[in-house]
Amino acid sequence: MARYITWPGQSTAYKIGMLKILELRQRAMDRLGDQFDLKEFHNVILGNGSMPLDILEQVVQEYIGARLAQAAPAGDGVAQGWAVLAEKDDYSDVDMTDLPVDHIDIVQLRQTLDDSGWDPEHIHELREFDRETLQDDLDWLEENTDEDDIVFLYVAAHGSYLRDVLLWDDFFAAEWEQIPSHRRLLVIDSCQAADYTGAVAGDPAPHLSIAAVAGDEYGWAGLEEEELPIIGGVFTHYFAAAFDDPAADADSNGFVSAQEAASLAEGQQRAYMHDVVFAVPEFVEMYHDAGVYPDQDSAFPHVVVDDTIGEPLYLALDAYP
Ligand SMILES: [Ca+2]
Ligand SMILES: [Ca+2]
Repeated sequence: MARYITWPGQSTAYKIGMLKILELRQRAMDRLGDQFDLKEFHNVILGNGSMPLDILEQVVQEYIGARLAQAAPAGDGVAQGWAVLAEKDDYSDVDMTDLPVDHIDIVQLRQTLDDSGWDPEHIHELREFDRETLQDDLDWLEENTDEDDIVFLYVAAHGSYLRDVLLWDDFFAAEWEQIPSHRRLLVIDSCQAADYTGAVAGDPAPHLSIAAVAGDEYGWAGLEEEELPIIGGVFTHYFAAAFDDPAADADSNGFVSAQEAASLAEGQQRAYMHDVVFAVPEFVEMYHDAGVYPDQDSAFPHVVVDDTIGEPLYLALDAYP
């Protein structure tokens, strides 16, 4: 005991270390399921000697990723596209404000995927969704795709719906990791969207996530009754259109990548918010009432991209040899 009295920090540090290892073991068990091997896990923990906990966490995360990649169905050389397009317009079940736009975001993206040569049977539209229906479709992606397929998950909803009703942080990252594709595209158009794409920032396998606005920003979904030109998500409107816009093809290779589309759409969304939405005093006031002043920030809103793929991600299937 004397040792603990002299150096109380050591006992605490030891306990924290144990708790962290148990937490990491649980994570590995959850992610790897049947493939979890306790002996192998111990080798990962012990094999690298003593190391700080954040490094240990990274090592375990890399191990999980490598193990999953090993078990994943390898690509079959054919890049197929698989999409889940989820949009919630009706919030009568959860007592939030409705966004009645006839699922126009899904309609626009559906058109883009049709033009890109995707098999209609590979596109699931979730017009209204809850956690259960979304999880079913994430399982569908997990079961049907392989490494070289393109997986596109699109989510449009109130940010507070994702956070407070779906409890996004509790389930999404684990589901996303289990999808074997190394060409996964996640696009979220909601308020605070980067908070929700941020949930998968530590994903061990390559992916591209795009948030319509930053984690501290309120986005804008236009409603018909407001009589502004864009109905639905402003970012989504421009993003979907960019794939058919030569101006988006920044490297002039004949194909518009998702990265290029997001980049063009960011500038367009920004211009629209400042020139069109903030031209209406009543809309500016809505933001001010929420305690934010985006009209005074010329850089608002920020599209947040996390790209660990390192090469262009195309929706056009003929872009892949
Ligand atoms: Ca394939
Ligand atoms: Ca290009």
